[in-house]
Formats: sequence, C-alpha cells, structure tokens
Amino acid sequence: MIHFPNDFLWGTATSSYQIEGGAEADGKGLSIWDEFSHTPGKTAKGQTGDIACDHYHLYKQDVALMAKMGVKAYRFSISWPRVQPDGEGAMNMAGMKFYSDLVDELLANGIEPWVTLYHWDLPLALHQKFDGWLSKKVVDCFGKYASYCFEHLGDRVKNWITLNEPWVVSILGYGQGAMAPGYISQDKPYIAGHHQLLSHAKAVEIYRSKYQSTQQGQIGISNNCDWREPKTGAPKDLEAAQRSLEFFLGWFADPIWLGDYPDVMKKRLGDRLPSFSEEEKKSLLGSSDFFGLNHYTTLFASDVNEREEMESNVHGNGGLFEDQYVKLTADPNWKLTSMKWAIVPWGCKKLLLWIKDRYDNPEVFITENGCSSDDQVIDGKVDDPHRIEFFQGYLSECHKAIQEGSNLSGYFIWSFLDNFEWALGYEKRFGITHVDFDSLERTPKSSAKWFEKVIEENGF
Ligand code: PNW
Repeated sequence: MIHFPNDFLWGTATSSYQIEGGAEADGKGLSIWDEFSHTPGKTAKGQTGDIACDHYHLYKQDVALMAKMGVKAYRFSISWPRVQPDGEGAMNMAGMKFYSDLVDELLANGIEPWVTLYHWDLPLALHQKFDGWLSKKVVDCFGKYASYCFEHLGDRVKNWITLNEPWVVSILGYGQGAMAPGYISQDKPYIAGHHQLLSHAKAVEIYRSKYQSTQQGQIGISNNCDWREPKTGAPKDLEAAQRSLEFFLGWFADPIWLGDYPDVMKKRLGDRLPSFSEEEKKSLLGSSDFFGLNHYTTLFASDVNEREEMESNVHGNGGLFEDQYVKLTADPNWKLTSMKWAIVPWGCKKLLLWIKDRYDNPEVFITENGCSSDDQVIDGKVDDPHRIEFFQGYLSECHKAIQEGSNLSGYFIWSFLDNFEWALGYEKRFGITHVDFDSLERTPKSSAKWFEKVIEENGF
C-alpha cells in the first residue's frame, strides 16, 4: 500500500439532484433538472430524479454507512430551489433544516462536510424569468442564496465549493443540449460560463467580507478537466494539446488564478467571449482558497486545419470543436469504463503537474474521480475488482504527482452511491455503494471495502 501524507483527506461525494429525491417535499421549488428530466426524450428511458436514492429521507442510514467505511469527508451539494424555491425570494426553512440536520449528523459521526452550492439544479423560476445563467441578473441571486447558506450552515460547515464544473454546465447545458436546460448553441456557452465565474466571485466576496473571519472556513471552486496528451511530438500537436487544455480548464481557472481568460480563447473567440471589467478581474483573481479538480479521463490531441476532419472528432467532452480545431482520439488499447471513458491513470499525474506549473502550485483537492461500470449483484454482493484497479491506478499516479511536487491534499471518490447519472439515467453506475432502486437497499461494493482499507492504512 502506498503511503500518503498523514493529513491527506479521504472522502466521497454526491450531488443533490442525483441522490436526494423528495422532488417536491416540504416546499421545495422545481429546478431546471426537474423540468428537463420530465421532458420526453431528454433522459434515458425517461428517468428522473424524483425519488433517486431517496437520500432526503434515508440520509441517516447513508451517513452511518459512510462512518462505517471510515470516510473522513463527505462532499454533497445543496439544492438551491429546496432552500429558496423561486431562486430570489423567501427562504424555505424546511429545506434548509434538511441540510442543517445532515451537517449535524455528519459531524456527530466525525465526518467533515464539504458543501457545493451549485451542482446543476438551478431554480426553474430563474430560468423562466431571465434565462438563468445567460443573464447577469443571476449573479446577485446566487450571491444572496450563497449568503443564506453561509448564515445558516457556516457555523458548522468549514469547506465550501461555489460551483461544480462550470464547463459541463456551459458546454453540455448551453452548447450541446445534453444537460439542462438543453440549449444548442455556439455562443451561449461562453455567456453562461462568464456569469458562472462572476457568480462564483460574488459568493466568495460575500463569504470573505461577512463570514470568513468568524466562521474560519475555506471557499473554492471545482472544475473538471481531462488530460490532453499530444498525439505526436510535432509542435502543431503540442500546441493543439495545450490549446485544448486552455479551452477546457484555463477557461475557468485562468480568471481565478491568473486574472483573465486565456489569450488563445480571447484571440480565437473575439467578441463571442465576454470580457471582464478591471473590477471584475480583481474580484476573480485569487478567489479560490484551493483548486478543486474533477478528473476522469484522457484523450490524445492533434492539430487540424480542415473542417472535414470534424467528422472524426470524438464528441462529448471536447468543447466546441469549431473554436479549437483539435482532433481528439483514444488509444485502442486503453480500457474503457461503461461510459466509454478511457482509463488512463498517468493522465491524472500529468494534469496535476500541469496545474502545478501553470497556477503556481495551488493546494489541490480532487473533488471527483471514479469509474462507471455494469456492476452485477451476485448473492447480494457486488464484486467490482475493475473499479479497485481503477482507483489503485489513479491513486498511485496521484502519489507520484505529490512526490514530484504537486500540492494535492485530498481525494473524493465519485460516487458514494449509485445514482441518477443525469441524461444517462440509472444504468450508469459510479457508486462504491450499490443501490437497488426497486427496494432502495444499499450494499457496499468490494471497492468500498478496499477504500476502507486505504483510509485505515493511511495515517488515521
Ligand atoms: C461529473 N465530460 O459530470 C459530475 O460532477 C457528476 O455529477 C457526474 O455524475 C460525474 O461527473 C460522472 O459523469 C461530468 O464530458 C460530465 O467531460 C461530463 C464530463 C465530465 C464530468
């Protein structure tokens, strides 16, 4: 077993819409995901998160399960419309009480809460009123909502994540239409991304000016990024890989760690990319106490000039091809997860070192990493050695990255429970705990047992 630093943080993660259910319980308002999943043709088999894992009602047993595994930290998200049904008006105290009780339950079990304020379930009212993330009006709304959360939970919650994966929200929600609200557009992603960044900065400004000195917590953002390996050593391909990373992670991390969007994005997008005022740049620069990273996979990147090449591009997680002209390919020898994401542990180390070099070695928490597979239940158990192999591979590359100077301080497995995998429904399973969605029974998988051992052998 590899030895991690003694204070390395071991956790697992979920998000509100994917596990909670209780879609209209106790005064909860609707989110864009409630509407999207109820729109025919948007999700696999028309599945929704109406009930999901029913964590809203079963949270105590879930926390008990985590405690049994020895998990030290739990990352979950707050459903904005559960605590503020229309996104800008009155609070729903019953909704806030759910999170307050959950936090108490975690602390009573020695588990540190890591709370994400936004994991994709925007109040539907804000979408209907002003097109949600496409309007600058969202910035003040998000600030107020965040402030409510700090006020009611910040005495006990010491780790805040403003946004989960603004890249996915922008590209998949406002560009490719695969996620709520389902827009297909070339320009909307950059507008949605811009307002997410400003909302992040607003929430951080409020936390720092009103709460941080008394509550003594930390606040940051979680961005997702794959690794892009140059397909060949040719300068054109090296540039393509770098360009692809800047359009992926640089889009959201550069404004926060370097003060503005990457030059390559500004140059290629022109006025399709909104710009920040000097004041906004100031509010963004340094607005994250840590670097939250969600990492899953790697692809080769090569340069393309011809539009026809687009046909052969790997779609889905490449951003908007026309803006980058980067062709993405996989090595046919790489193993794939059930979501067809390539398993390439060394890409994780390379990405951690890229972050170290580009952003002056920030403290990094991997806030998601995991593997979907078609788990089989045999005699009431799920044996998932391939998932253990996945974690072993990725964690040993994390360890190497630390040895090479990365300031990686923690790692959260995605996901604690099998859950609603957005447009892909319930068939794609990431959980280290199997959930039987008919009976809502939970069974830890063999990977959970393995993770338990890793935690035990690593200084706790
Ligand atoms: C993340 N991509 O989504 C989310 O934070 C989770 O809610 C989700 O369940 C998990 O990863 C697995 O999908 C992503 O295309 C969706 O690069 C798409 C991409 C990355 C992350």
